[in-house]
Amino acid sequence: MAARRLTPVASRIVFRRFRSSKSFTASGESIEPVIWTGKETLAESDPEMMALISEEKDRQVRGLELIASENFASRAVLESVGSCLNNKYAEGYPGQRYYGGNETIDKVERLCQSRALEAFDLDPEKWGVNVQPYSGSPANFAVYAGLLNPHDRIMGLDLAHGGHLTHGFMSDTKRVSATSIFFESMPYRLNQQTGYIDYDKLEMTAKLFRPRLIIAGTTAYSRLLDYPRFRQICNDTNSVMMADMAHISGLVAAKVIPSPFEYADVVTSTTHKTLRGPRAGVIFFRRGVKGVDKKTGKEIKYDYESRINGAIFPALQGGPHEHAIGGVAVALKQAMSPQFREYQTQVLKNAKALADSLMKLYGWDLVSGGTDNHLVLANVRPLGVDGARAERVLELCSITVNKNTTPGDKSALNPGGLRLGAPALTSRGFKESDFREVAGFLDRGVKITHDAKQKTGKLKEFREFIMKDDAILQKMQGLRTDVEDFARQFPMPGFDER
Ligand code: DSN
Repeated sequence: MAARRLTPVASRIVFRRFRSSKSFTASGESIEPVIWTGKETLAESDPEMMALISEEKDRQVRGLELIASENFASRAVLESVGSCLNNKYAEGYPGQRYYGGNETIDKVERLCQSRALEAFDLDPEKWGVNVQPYSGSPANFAVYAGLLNPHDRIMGLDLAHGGHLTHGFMSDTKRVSATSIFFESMPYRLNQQTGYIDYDKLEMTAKLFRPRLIIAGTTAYSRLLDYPRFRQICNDTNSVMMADMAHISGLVAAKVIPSPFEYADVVTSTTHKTLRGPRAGVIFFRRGVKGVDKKTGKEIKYDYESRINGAIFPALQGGPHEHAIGGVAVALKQAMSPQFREYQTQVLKNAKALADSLMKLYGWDLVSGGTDNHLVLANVRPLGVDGARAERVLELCSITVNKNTTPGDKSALNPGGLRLGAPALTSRGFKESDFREVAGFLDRGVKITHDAKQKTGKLKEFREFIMKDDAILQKMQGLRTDVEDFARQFPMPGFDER
């Protein structure tokens, strides 16, 4: 206990001195005594975990990160997430907490709320925001829980066509997502010829199904959404329009693609994808006057605020993660800077450069024939491979992508697509010419996959084969070396590389 009164340096000295006096187990084995002041560094306190974090840092630095939903948060964001804000319980909302000691936490959360509204140019009279969702899936479920009754109907983009699990996914045999367990879900889909959302069919189905809520949101769709059309369909069917902008919220904040706010009733987002913040979620909802009752002439007001806030707490969540909320506030400040707009402009250019190179230089087939946003969805089956095999080979060559369903796929574990995103590498300073190099690396990886697939059967056999076939191992080693030499030239935001 005496160490609690020492300075950090002095307490480390005590720690070292204590470490030298060994203890012994009953069987006589010596063990390191555990002396805990709480001021030990991670390296001192838990070298095993420290080594794992170093290992992951190294993977991030030497690899090409192309997961469309990932990004590299800034040092300022990571500092906030790793701060003393972690320590506080703050159930409730600013000014109305169930615990004492929240004076500063209230300021943190209010700052985050006001920056969230400002970052998306929202008038606080007309929009409110809840910054407490732990992430995107809880945010979406809170909207359903707050605004719908159990078994009300929803419509979202089918998972295999680019929607998210929380948009209502169910398989032929099972209600997979909680959204489909607690609500009745009807998917809408892409037009398989064009790869664009089939709005006519969505409208026709919505008029028959009469959903209470329609989701305008995607996770693997490379085109812009037609928000006016969603609004019209929602008006015609008296549905709530919820935009899930998780993937594109950074692009929206930077105003480089259209915003859903003019049209939607509710907007959800994660904060760690294109927005480049910590892992968390937000819900924006309309507030204030909704319209005027034609019969009585009285104003009708939105009731979303109390219903959504009540759904987050106390219905679904406990104490908000104020360290994450602090980090979101930091990311939102960054999102209002001119540099962020430049960054997002570059994300769009880079995704296009990747799409063009893959199609024109290497003959790849892209769903919808290109991209208008941060990602590319490739159908790799015409190249003689599939998403699962290509993902594994690329992973072994230090290129991180994810296998993805494309329209017509039956299995999410062995689909025909690869989803490739530009946000993370753009955060490392990649430009269009760099993404042309990346396209070349991807194509080399797919050709190796093709060679290995020719010689093997099922996926399990393929995975074993590529770890023991000399010719394949040599090709993968060559690609990996080229990829890592290339990747290491670019700086890494957020942390020192060692
Ligand atoms: N897992 C995210 C994605 O990759 O799109 C969505 O939650």
